Amino acid sequence: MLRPQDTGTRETKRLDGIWRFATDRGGVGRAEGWWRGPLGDARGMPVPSSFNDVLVDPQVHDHVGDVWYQREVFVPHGWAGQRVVLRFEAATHRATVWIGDAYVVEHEGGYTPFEADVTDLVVPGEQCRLTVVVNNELTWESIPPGIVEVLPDGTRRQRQYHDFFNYAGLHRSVWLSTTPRAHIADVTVTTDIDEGVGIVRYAVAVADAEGMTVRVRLRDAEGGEVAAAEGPDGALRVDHPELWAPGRGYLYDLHVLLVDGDGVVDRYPLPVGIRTVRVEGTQFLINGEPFYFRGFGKHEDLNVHGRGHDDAAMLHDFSLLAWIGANSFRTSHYPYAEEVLEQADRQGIVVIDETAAVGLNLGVGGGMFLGGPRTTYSDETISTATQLVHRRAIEELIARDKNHPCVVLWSLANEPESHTDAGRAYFEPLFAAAREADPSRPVGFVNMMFALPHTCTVTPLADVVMINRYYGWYVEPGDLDAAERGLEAELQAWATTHGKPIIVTEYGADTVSGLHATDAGMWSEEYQVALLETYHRVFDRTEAVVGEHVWNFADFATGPSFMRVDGNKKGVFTRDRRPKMAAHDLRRRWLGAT
Ligand code: GCB
Repeated sequence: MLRPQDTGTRETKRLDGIWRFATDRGGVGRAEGWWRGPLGDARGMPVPSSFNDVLVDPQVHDHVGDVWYQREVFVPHGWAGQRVVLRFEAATHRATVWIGDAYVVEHEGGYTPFEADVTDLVVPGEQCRLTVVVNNELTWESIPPGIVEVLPDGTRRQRQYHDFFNYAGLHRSVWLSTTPRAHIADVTVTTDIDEGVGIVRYAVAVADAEGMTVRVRLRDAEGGEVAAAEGPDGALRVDHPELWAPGRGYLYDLHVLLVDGDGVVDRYPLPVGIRTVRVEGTQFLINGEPFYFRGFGKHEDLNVHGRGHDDAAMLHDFSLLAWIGANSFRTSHYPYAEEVLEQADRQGIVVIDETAAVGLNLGVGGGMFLGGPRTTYSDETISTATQLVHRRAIEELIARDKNHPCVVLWSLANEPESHTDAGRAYFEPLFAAAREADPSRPVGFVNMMFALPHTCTVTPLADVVMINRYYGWYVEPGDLDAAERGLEAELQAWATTHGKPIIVTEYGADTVSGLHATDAGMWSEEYQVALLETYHRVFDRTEAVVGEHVWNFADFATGPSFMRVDGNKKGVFTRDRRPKMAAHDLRRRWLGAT
């Protein structure tokens, strides 16, 4: 599925702005057919944005169930004869769409795009009514999972197995766009380096294009053509290639053309970075060079916007990554907006791309439910139905992000139960599905401490070890000497048991910005610095460690919990992106800055 863009043969219209919005408190909208007319009692709601924090209204903030979005759309008159496509980049966590009275499409999963050919439902030059119902409920059959409780008065309450707030809504842009009827439907690119020559393998899928030909031209960043070929798939050779590398996001432009005789029917340019990724022993190699991940687990999380995409905020975060000397991040705990990956491609920032599968572990969350179910994998909890949704989420993520050079590693889940045979049985087909969808990149998952080096049943399926560890916080709180010993012993055990590269994908301490303490007590800025420095000493002594991702880049919103004060405070930056002491300390480590 190709992202819409304006080219010589395609046009786009972004449907962002203020839409009509209504919460469906009684859950009656679908039965009453709310899409058939203007939404009653509607208020304004920006797209893109989470709906939760925009209005000062607890009933919207805490709403569990359906919310309705609606607007009128003018279809440009010049679009007559074109194929018209409607695309949602993210509707969290599921949506159903209508144009006028007609059903268009539905989609499960809050962080991957979906689209529909609406050519027959719209009239160029006329206006139509676009209605979307978005549902934010997390259940045993959603990724991530959760439980919806219905209270005696009918109120619905969401229980979840992860700490970040369950923001929902139309989080990313909505597009109306055209392609010609005969069109380029998909492009897949993988790259290699063969004795100094860059290889760009491409495969182009076309639709309604019988008798037509595919041509591709590869241009360098200055626009000079460096290779060309004809046919729906093939390999281009680039002498003396400029490689895409960490810190240097060099991009070629693969210009794909669909031609009929001499006429160009469709064209689609795709940025391409030539680079290789390989795991060898305990090393993670990019372009054959050992790579060390320095950076963060992040969140898409902002005041007012919630998880809604914002270009200015995104560029500011990237600028902070450069300032602090980070070379990478993980899209914890869901696929991020495509703009984020495009920017990472341009800036040479390396990305671990994660699905929304967080909280598949009732050993952690079960306690919070005070008596909730404790068996993670069962017909009543994480079941084969969940696994199917998870599998689709993996396939949709890879289909969307496969061409981004910044993505070097797929993370199939965060902290699932992985010390049991049931965990192994659940994950085996998912690893196989990921490898089938993308044989070119390593695959892993993020382990939590219930599964140790000798008991983790899922790590043998993975190419790298990714672990989240909280010695000095949840384990041995306040005792950094014990933390140092515990961490070192465990990392050594991972290295000797598995012989794979280790990325510590989370470590950190909740820190109240401005709280200082001479004894470096927990929650103080001094403690955060001391804890990070403790971990860094151990990393520097452990050869198999190839990455350090601090949890978290910035403070972020959570659901209500006695473990959180106004959100999760493990940020190195505050929620409004001011540096804590630890940010300066990391900058010294990562950049040698004084
Ligand atoms: C974790 C989770 C992350 C939490 C973090 C914490 O292990 O992966 O989502 O936010 O711990 O701060 O507790």
